[in-house]
Amino acid sequence: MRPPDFETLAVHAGIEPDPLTGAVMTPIYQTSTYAQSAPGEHKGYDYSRSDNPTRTVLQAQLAALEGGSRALVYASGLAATDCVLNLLRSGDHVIASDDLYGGTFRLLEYVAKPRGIETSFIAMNEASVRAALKPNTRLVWFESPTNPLLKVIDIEAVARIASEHGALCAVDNTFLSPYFQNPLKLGAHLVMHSMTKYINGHSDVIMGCLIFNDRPIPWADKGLYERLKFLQNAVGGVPAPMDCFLALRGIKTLALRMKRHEENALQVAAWLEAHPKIERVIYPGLASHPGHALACRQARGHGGMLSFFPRAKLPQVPCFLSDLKLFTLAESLGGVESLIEHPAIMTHASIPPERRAEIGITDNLIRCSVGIESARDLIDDLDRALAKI
Ligand code: P1T
Repeated sequence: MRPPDFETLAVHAGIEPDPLTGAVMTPIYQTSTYAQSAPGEHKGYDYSRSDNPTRTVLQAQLAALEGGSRALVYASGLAATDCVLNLLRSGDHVIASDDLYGGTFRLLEYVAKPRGIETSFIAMNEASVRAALKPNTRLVWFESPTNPLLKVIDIEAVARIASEHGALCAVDNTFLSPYFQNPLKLGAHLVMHSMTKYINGHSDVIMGCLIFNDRPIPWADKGLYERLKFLQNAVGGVPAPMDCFLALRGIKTLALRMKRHEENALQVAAWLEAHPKIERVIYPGLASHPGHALACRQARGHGGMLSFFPRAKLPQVPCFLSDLKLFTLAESLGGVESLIEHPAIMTHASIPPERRAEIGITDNLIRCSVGIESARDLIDDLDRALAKI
């Protein structure tokens, strides 16, 4: 039989009416602990850091959406990333793309590095990954498209190189969501999402997840699920039941939202590209994007994120951002409302200025999360504010 389409999975996967009451919506099991009939005898739940029924349903649904056998959720995207880094030991080496969320850079450079885990940040492609490999390389980590420069990285090629080396390949799939891209199907070993973004989609939850197919960890005697499940409980960065419920609720419209985000982003990107006050627009859905062909090959769409460079100097850029009415000037992305931000001052401020300059995060770079409003209204808003530059 044909497997269900994404739209169907987003509504039904992992979700059954509550066995006790028949409630159609997954109940919020707002409890920290569970009664035991005798010491160690319980119904599968003993303490909510270890497991919670609302979380269990969410994890099952996420695994189905990404095409993995397992999913684990965390209190934030960075807590999920930290659990992957906890698979490593002092003396291990990581290869990461040079362009990535500032908080991920901070975690690798200022938390993992002092613990003896070195990261090489590289402009990632097949050749540069091969050149950066060391005997102790255990993990290759990247986003595609990257945050904020929307570089498209060949997931299949990088995953193959990592596999041949006995390293894990982890892809942060936050920008495209499982609706548009499934890195596990391209050979990646782990997918991470900041669920704070598109998966929850309503800017009211901080959460992250890891999705994977269970497999042996090449350098350890444990399987990936056993080790990560142990770490989820041992480190304890788990989300609350209410937040799991909100994410479950958000996911039901993920397909509808992503489609609309993409339609709007393409219109806004094309309009910006034709505007005389705009130097360059970066959106993988535009034919002008150097990674457009690769993006079309490895993803089913291009999402709602775009970046652009207005022909303006630093003092004018914050004024332009503040002049907008519909786009809210704020960090984060992936909610139904359009957000806009200045990476150098906001989301990527934790990256040292000289490294930002090297990568291309300049003072006139603006990043935009295009929401699901009317594209015409969004363009009018940009038009009004650009007129003042
Ligand atoms: O904020 P948190 O849920 O911990 O997720 C971190 C994270 C991980 N990966 C990517 C690609 C991200 O964009 C983020 C968070 N990003 C922002 C807050 C931002 O505005 O870019």
